[in-house]
Amino acid sequence: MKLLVTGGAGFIGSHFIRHYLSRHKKDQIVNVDALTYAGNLGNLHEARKNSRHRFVKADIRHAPAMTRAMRGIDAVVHFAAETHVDRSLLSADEFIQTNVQGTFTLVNAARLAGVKKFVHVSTDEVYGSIPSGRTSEKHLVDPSSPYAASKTASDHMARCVYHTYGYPVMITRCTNNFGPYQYPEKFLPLFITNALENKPLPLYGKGGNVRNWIHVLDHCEAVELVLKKGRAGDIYNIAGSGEWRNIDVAQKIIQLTNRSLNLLHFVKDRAGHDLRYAPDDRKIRRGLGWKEKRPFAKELPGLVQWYKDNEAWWQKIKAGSFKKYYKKQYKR
Ligand code: NAD
Ligand code: TDX
Repeated sequence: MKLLVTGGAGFIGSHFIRHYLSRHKKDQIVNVDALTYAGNLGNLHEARKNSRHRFVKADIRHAPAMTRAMRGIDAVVHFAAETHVDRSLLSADEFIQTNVQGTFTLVNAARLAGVKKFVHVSTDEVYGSIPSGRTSEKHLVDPSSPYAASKTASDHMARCVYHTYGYPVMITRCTNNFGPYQYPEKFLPLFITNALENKPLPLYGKGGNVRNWIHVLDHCEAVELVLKKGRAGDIYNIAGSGEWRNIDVAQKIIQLTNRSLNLLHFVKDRAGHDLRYAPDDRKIRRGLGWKEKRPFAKELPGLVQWYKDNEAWWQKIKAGSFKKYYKKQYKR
């Protein structure tokens, strides 16, 4: 099988490519990524030397390039997106263009090229804030941030191609991923690397917001299952077992890095900050046999160790593209 993966130089996409190549020794991957600030070929390391992996620098919004990229492809797994909620609060244009327009351009190019299936990777944020209970795949979508709204719109654009043309699109909606190679603007890598540098940890509001954490490889295995066994037109929630308040995660990071609680800084809350996400993922567990293997509480010490061992990787980012954004973020 020849797979086209978009966003393969990003956090989750790069893990997916390494994971997939190691499990499917005869398959090939074409990795389409525009290398935005979040794209980093350094995330792929040994996969770049693998002759079954071909990198194509291209933008999913560019229809002719997507049409070319689809030649000989059997299936698409679509990760490419603008992904940081705080950036979407500063400016939403790129989110709307890449996540909405880009997704439609891509899925349409796949359909017209006769690609057999398409997995669109979405997020639990489409359901909006869920103070209690759980959201099944049938739950109303009610996104809060421009990021979440653009992902919701991208789900609709992908699904309308299924409804209109019967094109086999499947959608996954996963919770917050953790693991190596996550761009350090996001909560976990920001807090871990700041703690290692003895810098303040900027906790939004009172730190009472709750997130469900899932290991990036558990997410990749779920996406792989949907690709192999998912039903055309269906949506699959994916979630980890642990729900944590941000303040509890921050305190655990301080403990694991042997730092002082004085590093905790309560800063102005994120606008429209969702309190909690809680997708009900019984459909993928019961229907496709997916299981979480790497729970957050057990894996967090190993993640902190990875950031200790891979300082060169995150120092380079923090000294480069990240710096300008961080200044802007805290000027508000
Ligand atoms: P990321 O920001 O680390 O990587 C995104 C990648 O997409 C980058 O390599 C970037 O260069 C590429 N890209 C962006 N715009 C592009 C464009 N116009 N054309 C081609 N490539 C482009 O993101 P991530 O955290 O790995 O997330 C991957 C996907 O998973 C996204 O669709 C995101 O919405 C979804 N998701 C993420 C999480 C999470 O916790 N990180 C949770 C659920 C769902
Ligand atoms: O500096 C911070 N301080 C803080 O308190 C940052 C960056 C975040 N937070 C809080 C906000 C959230 O409650 O931590 C929580 C997690 O924040 P993010 O890492 O920005 O993730 P979140 O907003 O939950 O969205 C993530 O999960 C769903 C990903 O970024 C999305 O791409 C994914 O779809």
